[in-house]
Amino acid sequence: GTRPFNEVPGNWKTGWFNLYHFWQEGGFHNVHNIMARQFQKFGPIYREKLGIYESVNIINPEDAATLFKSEGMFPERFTVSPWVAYRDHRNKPYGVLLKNGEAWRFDRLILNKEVLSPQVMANFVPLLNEVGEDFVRRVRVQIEKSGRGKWTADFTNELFRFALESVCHVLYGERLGLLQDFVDPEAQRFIDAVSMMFHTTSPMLYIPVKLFHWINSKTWQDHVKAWDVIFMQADKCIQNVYRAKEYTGILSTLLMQDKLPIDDIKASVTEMMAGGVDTTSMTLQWAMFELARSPGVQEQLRTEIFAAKQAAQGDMLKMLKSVKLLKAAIKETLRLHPVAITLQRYTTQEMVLQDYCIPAKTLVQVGIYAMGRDPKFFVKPEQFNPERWLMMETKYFKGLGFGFGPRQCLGRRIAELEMQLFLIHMLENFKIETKRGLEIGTKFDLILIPDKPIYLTLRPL
Ligand code: HEM
Ligand code: 2DC
Repeated sequence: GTRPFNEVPGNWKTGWFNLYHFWQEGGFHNVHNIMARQFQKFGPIYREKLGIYESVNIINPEDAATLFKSEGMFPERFTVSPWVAYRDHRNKPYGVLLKNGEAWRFDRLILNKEVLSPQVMANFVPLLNEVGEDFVRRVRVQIEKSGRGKWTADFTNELFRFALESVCHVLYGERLGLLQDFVDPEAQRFIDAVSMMFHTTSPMLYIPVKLFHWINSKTWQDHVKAWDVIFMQADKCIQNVYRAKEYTGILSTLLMQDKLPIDDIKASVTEMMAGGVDTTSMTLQWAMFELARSPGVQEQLRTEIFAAKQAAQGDMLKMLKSVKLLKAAIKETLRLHPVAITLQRYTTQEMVLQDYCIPAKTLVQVGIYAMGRDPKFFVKPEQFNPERWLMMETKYFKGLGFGFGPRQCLGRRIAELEMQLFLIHMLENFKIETKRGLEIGTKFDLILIPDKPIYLTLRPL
């Protein structure tokens, strides 16, 4: 028979004591490792309470399948309360990221058509391709300037700019010029604000945000300041498009359609602009790092890309259909370096996981970071091996980097295209190298990021 909820292993009775322990272990930046350790200790399901954060955690692809197959029409994930608190504080509307129920679904279905549907991909390709080409141009200029025939750097900020330039091009149909030598300081302020917003979110996950508010803590102040910059900059971009009617891009299409109230359009467009910076840039940085460490894989991808280019005769959309290994390399990057440490859903009904009875309205988290590094689910998980994704066994509820189902990442298709085009252009033009034997760990800063700067060298082929 199935076992009762109260028998799920884990420390879920002493939330405040656990939080204290967690804090002592440097847990705030280490959630991913602690989680992997908990799965080792308790097995494939454990229950946990850290401060006010209560969850059931699973790691098994089969269990993830059970969870997602019963998520229903209005899937709900963990509410990042500092994000909600900011909007309530400033009286700003929620976008799809923070809405739930019918209101979420209404907005989301309209947005899907313009942002996620296969039909609009063809519109995005030339826009994102242009930004990818400009990045290559910028690298060439830097190599020229260095006088050494190569460019060695920490590419974090370069990639932030690339990502913001990319997402703005598809959202607003406009170039910001972030890949030029002179960068608008306001755009750089936006980039810094998004990182700051993530950074100040994580400490506020486990304690009521109100408490931070009452004591007027630095974390809350910085969080508010960061969102203020994000909203102000996004608003400027939105106003530009709003005034000039001849723009192309997602925003102007949404405005012209007039299916969504303007405030809701603005709220979701702001979320997409902010959501489009650290996510794709960090993933690309990890991808380049892994390719630098696996020159064999890098060469295989290059071969695939050159062949695809030949066959497609300049038709980029066609070319993208024949770069299977490149797509697999992006999946493989997200396996080892997911942006989101977990996926979460509130159960809608009672459900059985690992033989335990889980009641409705329980927060269940799929530990995708831990899953991606567990030899039970991936053969030799420490190896960067894109080819594993070309085999059937690998696929079932394992490639979850963008989430799943109707609530999956809204920016998924944009992100994928942007990353594919970037890597195509980079691999066509440069060899990517890094110092041998250098280990880079992971840091939890709400999203998962490298724990130290990654130095890469780009050399013309
Ligand atoms: C949600 C990952 C890029 C906008 C999500 C979720 C994940 C994710 C895991 C939660 C999905 C779920 O609960 O099932 C990623 C990764 C990215 C990326 C790995 C890049 C490598 C982007 C970009 C945008 C974006 C470029 C904006 C264009 C959003 C939004 C949501 C979301 C708005 C909330 C959707 C909703 O609640 O309906 N993303 N993301 N993301 N992402 Fe992304
Ligand atoms: C963070 O325990 C850890 O895509 C928490 O583009 C659970 C959790 C809930 C929601 C996740 C979040 C984690 C990580 C960042 C995610 C977010 C949902 C969307 C967001 C994954 C795993 C992200 C980065 C969006 C952000 C858009 C925002 C800037 C407006």
